[in-house]
Amino acid sequence: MKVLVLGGDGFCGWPTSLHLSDAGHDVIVVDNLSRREIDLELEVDSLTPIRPMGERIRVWKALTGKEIGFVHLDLAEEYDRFEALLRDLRPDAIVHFGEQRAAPYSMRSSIAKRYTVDNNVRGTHNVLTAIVSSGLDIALVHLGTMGVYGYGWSGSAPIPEGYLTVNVPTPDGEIEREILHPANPGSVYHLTKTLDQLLFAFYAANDQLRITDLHQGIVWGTQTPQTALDERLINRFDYDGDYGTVLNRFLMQAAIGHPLTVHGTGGQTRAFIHIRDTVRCVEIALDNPPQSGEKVKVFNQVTETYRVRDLAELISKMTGATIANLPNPRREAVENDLIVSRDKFLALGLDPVYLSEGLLEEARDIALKYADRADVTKIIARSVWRKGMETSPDLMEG
Ligand code: NAD
Ligand code: USQ
Repeated sequence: MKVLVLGGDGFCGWPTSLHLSDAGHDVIVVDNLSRREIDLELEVDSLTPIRPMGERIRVWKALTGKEIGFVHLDLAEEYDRFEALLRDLRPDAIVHFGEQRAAPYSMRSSIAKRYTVDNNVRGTHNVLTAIVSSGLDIALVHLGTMGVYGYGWSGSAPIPEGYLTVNVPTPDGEIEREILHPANPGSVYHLTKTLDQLLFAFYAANDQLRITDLHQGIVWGTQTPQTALDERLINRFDYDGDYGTVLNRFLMQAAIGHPLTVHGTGGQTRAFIHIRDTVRCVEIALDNPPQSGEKVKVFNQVTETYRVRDLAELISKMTGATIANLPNPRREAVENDLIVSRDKFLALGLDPVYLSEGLLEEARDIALKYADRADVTKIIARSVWRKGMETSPDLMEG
């Protein structure tokens, strides 16, 4: 299959590109390298020493004989080039990772809020309309987020995979309808993913596009078998207060002797998935696209759920790290339960990697190996969701 991987230089996109190439697919990465530019803006770098895209691709070819293409292109700004690229390459499928993905970054300023909306919504709409105008039957797999559902809306009922059956009262009695699960975003970034959902629903209905939306949980770990082949193929490891996600941050903090930065009580429950399962899930989704005319296929791309304070205690037991309860910079429920339906990927053969399976140690070892690259002043999350949340505990001085 010929596959365009949009955002293929990023944390999820690079290992997915290697995984698909390894599996024999013809992979072309499309990326504007904006994530690397944001590192420059934030004056921080991946904990792991990621190499330039050209070198990554050359090393992969030298090691495996397999070619990965690369097109430097901005999905939000360069519509005509993107449409021409589709006509030229005629891909069978597109995997869309190419969005600004950090909730804290999206909340740090009005500039960042507007950038996140402009980049994500315009980019996704450009992808959809380019597929329509190319006239090609390209299947689209998009990386969405569990955060579109929010936390707590459905009480103790499991969060379904995208759709909810509801009874609508009418003068003639109740009628049953299937609707998209109500959106309840907790950040401007998550808001863009809920807007993406409506774009997908429209283009699936109006133009019969074949679309799969993967509602992914928080990805942890860093290496896959392919990225581990050579240090020059290594994946990114974000640890800073904007882009670092909670479990990888705790592992890195433990490795450098920093207290684990629990926001508030740590009663927030979230969904998780290892990067090795991310790449497998994308492949499964590519192998099982919807038919033309079918509604958007939604999968919850999640393998387990954890409460933040339980994760902190787990890492503390494993490493001896201390735990710091910091004022929460976000506006989010202090405590929430989270039960998630995740049957579809299991039914299609996913054999998940769990936290208990030794990969925590692997991720900790990576953090230890590159600990001297860490800038301790970048660890504390400084992006606040509303005025008045700013605090300056001693830890904030790093
Ligand atoms: P990332 O920031 O590491 O990668 C995104 C890539 O997209 C970057 O290489 C960036 O340069 C590129 N990009 C952004 N805007 C672009 C544009 N306009 N044109 C071309 N390229 C563009 O993020 P990631 O962690 O790999 O996440 C990938 C996708 O998966 C995102 O859409 C994110 O919302 C989703 N996701 C990530 C996680 C996670 O924990 N990392 C969890 C759930 C969902
Ligand atoms: N948290 C801490 N301490 C930290 C960092 C985070 O307690 O040092 C808490 C946060 O307050 C939050 C939870 O941990 O309650 C998760 O935060 P996160 O930064 O790990 O994840 P989040 O902001 O939700 O975003 C990440 C990805 C995003 C993806 C999302 C999936 O950056 O792209 O969409 O996970 S989900 O959370 O399921 O929506």
